[in-house]
Amino acid sequence: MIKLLKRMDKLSYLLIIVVIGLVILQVYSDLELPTRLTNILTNASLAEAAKAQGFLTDELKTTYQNAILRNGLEMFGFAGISLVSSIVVCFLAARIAAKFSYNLREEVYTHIQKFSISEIDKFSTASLITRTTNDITQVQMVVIMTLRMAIAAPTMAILGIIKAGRIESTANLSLIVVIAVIALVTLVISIFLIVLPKFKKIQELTDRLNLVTRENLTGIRVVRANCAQEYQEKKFDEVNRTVSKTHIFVNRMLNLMNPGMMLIMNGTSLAILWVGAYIINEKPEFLGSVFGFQQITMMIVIAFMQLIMIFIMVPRGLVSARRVREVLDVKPSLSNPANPVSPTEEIKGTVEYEDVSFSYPNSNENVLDHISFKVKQGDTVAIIGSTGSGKTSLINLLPRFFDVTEGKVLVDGINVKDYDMAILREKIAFIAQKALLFKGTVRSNLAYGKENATEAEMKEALKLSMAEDFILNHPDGLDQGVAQGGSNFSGGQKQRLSIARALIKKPEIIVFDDSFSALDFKTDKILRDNLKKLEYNPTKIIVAQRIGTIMDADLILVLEKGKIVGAGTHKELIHNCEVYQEIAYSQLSKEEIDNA
Ligand code: DCP
Ligand code: MG
Repeated sequence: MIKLLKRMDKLSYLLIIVVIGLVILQVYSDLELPTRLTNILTNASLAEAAKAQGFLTDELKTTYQNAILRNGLEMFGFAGISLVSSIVVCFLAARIAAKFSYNLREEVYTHIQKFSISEIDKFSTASLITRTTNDITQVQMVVIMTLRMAIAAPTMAILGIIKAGRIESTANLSLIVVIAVIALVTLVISIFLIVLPKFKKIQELTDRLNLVTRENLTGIRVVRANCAQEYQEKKFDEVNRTVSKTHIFVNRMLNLMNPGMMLIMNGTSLAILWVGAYIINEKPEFLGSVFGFQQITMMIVIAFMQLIMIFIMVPRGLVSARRVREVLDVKPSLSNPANPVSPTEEIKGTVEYEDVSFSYPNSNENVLDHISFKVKQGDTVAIIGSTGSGKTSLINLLPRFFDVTEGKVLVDGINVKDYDMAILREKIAFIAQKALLFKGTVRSNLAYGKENATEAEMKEALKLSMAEDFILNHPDGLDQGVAQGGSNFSGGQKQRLSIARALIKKPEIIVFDDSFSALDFKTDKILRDNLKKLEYNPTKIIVAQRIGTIMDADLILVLEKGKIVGAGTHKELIHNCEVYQEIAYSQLSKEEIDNA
């Protein structure tokens, strides 16, 4: 928490000092009230006594009256100061906490942007979302509360006790306060011991409840298709039951607490008045002291109640603070080099893998094994292989979604690790295996490829990617809405839109990860012909499952279990690569193969 608090801005530090000052002023003013009350009552009772004994002269009467008036006005003044400072404290606390959580949220967000895919997977997307939103809000609440109460309550308790000790009365009253304070402290400690672990548990259970709910909702189709509703329901019910049980327990404890506090508070009040009555009976001039004392005692008791609230709330916030810290403490495994190399203008679009091996961070088994190949500008290289053979892993290394474990990946003759990442990724258009669109319009989605693309550029890209018929011929055209994840488009339409988004960038290198899989053969063919006609002649890396899609590539790599088991053109491979032959025979007719 403290480490997180270092993220406050300078103004906030200044405001915190102001808040502390105001809080102390408020406590001081509050504590002045009982003293004035004492004075007023004392003066009144002295006047009463003088009148009863018959020596209340006019002069004496005016003195008493003036004293009462002066104390009354002072009371009014202190109450005003207390009111104003407490309002200002509330405003400032809200401002400080909101600004703090704004900064923190921004920092967490920017930090997560630097994460590689493996770090995102480590936390899971759901958890990262909760940590950026819910957990930071929890921390914000604690900051507000701390500012408003954590300073006021102990100050009030300590100063109150000192002040109460100073009021002229007998030791009996002070003894009552001591007993009350001991009772309260016992209460605080027992709450601390009983309820605190439960609060930690509630946070964890809430996490789990989120997870189960989220999983069920995102996977609703799978759940329904498998008739797994009952199983899911049981899973949910289990967590839900535990959460509610814990809540019930905690609430019962807290509800016991309230009457307990009230009992102590009113009991103390009653005891003071009771003992006070005897005192006043003997010495009527102590009337004021007794009432002032009773008031201060109430303030002390309330301060202790606030302390208890803090004891309950702060640990909850600490749990959240720790979760936020965990995110910020992760050092992103991918970072820009200290002195990035600038690429030369002459070489464009060459790709070279030099003895590349790769294993995912959470395992030590190589997914890619000593891969080497080279592509010239404008060439088409195709990668084929059974599912799980490492195709996606191979191309993920190019834009540095992951870093190689061994070997080198070179783009335009420079190691990708030596590039400024933004410059590297500017060179490459990457069409992922799972076509993803963002909520908005077709226009806003294409703008991801090129921020200030003109209408003509967009139309051209859509034409090239064969997306013309369902976008440009649609009445809404480029302004056609896109639902979250692009769910209002078919699989093949989504693929074509993401190809358009890549083409609009006019990159040096285009990577297609199985991006033609959902296209019909005719569209697939025309699209590939269009790609050949691009006048800026990008290098194309195509991952595909269909032989037809890759037959005319300049170089075909056959991947099996992370190894290249064949490399060459279709003609070469069909004669000398067994794995390729198997794939070809399963897809093409004898004539087609013989023609090759
Ligand atoms: N793998 C992993 N961790 C990941 C992703 C994949 O351990 N985050 C493993 C699963 C596979 C292997 O790596 O055994 C290769 O996965 P790829 O995604 O590279 O496989 P392909 O792209 O070739 O398969 P597909 O054709 O199904 O897309
Ligand atoms: Mg894949």
